[in-house]
Amino acid sequence: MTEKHHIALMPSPGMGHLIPLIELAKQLVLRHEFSVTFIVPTVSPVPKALKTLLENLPQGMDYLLLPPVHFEEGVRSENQIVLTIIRSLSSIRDVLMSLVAKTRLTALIVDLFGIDAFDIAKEFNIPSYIYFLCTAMSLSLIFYMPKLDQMVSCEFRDNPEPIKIPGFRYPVHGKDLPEPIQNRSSDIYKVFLKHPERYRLADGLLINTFVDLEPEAIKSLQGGHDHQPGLPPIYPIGPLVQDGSSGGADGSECIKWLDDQARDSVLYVSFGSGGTLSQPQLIELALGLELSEQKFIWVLKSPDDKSARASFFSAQSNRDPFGFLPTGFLERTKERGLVISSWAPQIEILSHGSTGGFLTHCGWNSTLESVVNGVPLIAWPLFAEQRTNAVVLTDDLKVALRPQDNENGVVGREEIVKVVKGLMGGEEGDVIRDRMKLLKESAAKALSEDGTSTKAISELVVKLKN
Ligand code: BUP
Repeated sequence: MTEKHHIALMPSPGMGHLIPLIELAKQLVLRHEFSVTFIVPTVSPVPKALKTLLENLPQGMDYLLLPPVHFEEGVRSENQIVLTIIRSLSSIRDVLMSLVAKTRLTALIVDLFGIDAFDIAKEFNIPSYIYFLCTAMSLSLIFYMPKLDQMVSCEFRDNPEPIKIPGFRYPVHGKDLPEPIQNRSSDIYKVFLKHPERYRLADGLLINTFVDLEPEAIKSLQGGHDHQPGLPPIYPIGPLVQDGSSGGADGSECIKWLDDQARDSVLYVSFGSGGTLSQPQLIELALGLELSEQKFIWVLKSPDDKSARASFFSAQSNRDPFGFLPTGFLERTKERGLVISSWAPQIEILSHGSTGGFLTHCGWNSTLESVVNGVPLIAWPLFAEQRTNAVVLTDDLKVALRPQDNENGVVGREEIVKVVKGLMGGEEGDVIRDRMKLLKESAAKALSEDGTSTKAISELVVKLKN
């Protein structure tokens, strides 16, 4: 048996879940002498970017891909995530059993969808932790769910008044609450209602956030509002974001192109690993970018008219995304824009001096990556908790502009021009940029030697080793 304390980390499917768990593992392995194994539930086909990330893990980190789970037709993407874990439970048990035999297994850390594995950890007497990869506000909302469920009788988006939620600085419109709770008769809503009970079983709740970013929400969770008494210890340990190469993307073309551009002149456009636009929206975005005359890098995906969330697993459609652009768009914008359809080197792009703005779907990793690099935002949420993040970024932190959609739910080209010019050129953009720079400084402070997140990680390490 090895001497080092060993941690099993289990990301639910999706790059946005694996990437931050790897960053947490780096802290544990490189700074605190743990060794780790990633237990990776998968769905066929396993995305290339995911394989590349795993194959390039630093020393001290191992991984095991679990046998792929298959789905019958018509299973919704958000249900697939939860079902992948449930259908992998017997493989998870086998892996944990072998880790218990071979290593000094100290804990199992899962992300927000992995809690079904807790029962297995319990069988082996292994403490379990959740690494919550969204805001502390979203976590506070989760613990408030049973109360909210009783208080509001209609769908949340139909509630006439904004809703007050502990840890939220302002009451929030029901339509801006996370998408999985918007349909109260859905299976996923029922899963969310059960979360508080399950989350309470954790030995600790790690959150990828920092105190200066969400002071109220963290205080509310740590102080225990009346709806959340007896919560497990809360560890705000962020922002932990990628620091190097983004999942093995070949960034040379992109970065060379950025090297030739002026400081803060390029808008980076990406809707994350699971986000897609409808065909009419894709056309409007292309024409809006063209009319704005702004330099841009656009991570393009084939449109999906049914859902803003392509399947996390087969999202990378075989259809050539370039074929969906307006005729002549690439030719007309070739001096100003770079459109890529592969996995982009997002961290290298956001940390490049020429990048001056990020039009984002407001995924939490992308948001934190922007904060760490001081890049102001255009908030364009699509699904999951992204709408709630967008409200925080625009109304609360005021580091983002948010385009409005029209009566057909499409953001028109003129609106796109307005926000792009507003962020990249106008006075308002300068103010937002300055605010984002301050946030960047407080993020760096949280992770400095005496910073709040560094202290939280140290406290966690003490608990893990005892
Ligand atoms: Br796309 C893309 N390159 O081309 P989020 C994404 N990323 O490095 P999610 C790349 O994937 P949800 C690409 O830097 C970030 O770390 C990006 O995570 C990286 O969004 C991650 O931002 C994406 O949390 O959706 O997972 O797509 O909102 O559901 O978390």
